[in-house]
Amino acid sequence: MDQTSGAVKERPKTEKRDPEMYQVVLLNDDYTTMEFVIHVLESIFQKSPAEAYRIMMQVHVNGRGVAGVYPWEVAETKAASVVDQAREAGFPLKAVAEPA
Ligand code: TYC
Repeated sequence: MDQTSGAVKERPKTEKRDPEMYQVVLLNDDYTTMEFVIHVLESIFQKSPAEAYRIMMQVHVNGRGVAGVYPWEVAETKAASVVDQAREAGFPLKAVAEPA
């Protein structure tokens, strides 16, 4: 077989690309108050009081929940804001940005 006849498998057509959108996931813990998590969801993620309560309970019951889906830089910034505000208030609340 000559050099160009395809003896080497070509890369599959699907190019590796960075995901377009990232979800900010809140994680449950035993110390952060429900009120504080609701406050964070309203102030950082612009959720209504009802939606903030729903997401907070989802995290409380299931261990994690999606606060919102954004382009990477926005998701990273919001996750960092959650952690900053939580540490300021003395809570261990965690938030991570991950591919949606
Ligand atoms: N589990 C916490 C409590 O019972 C409430 C809580 C909810 C904490 C969501 C973190 O992301 C969280 N006080």
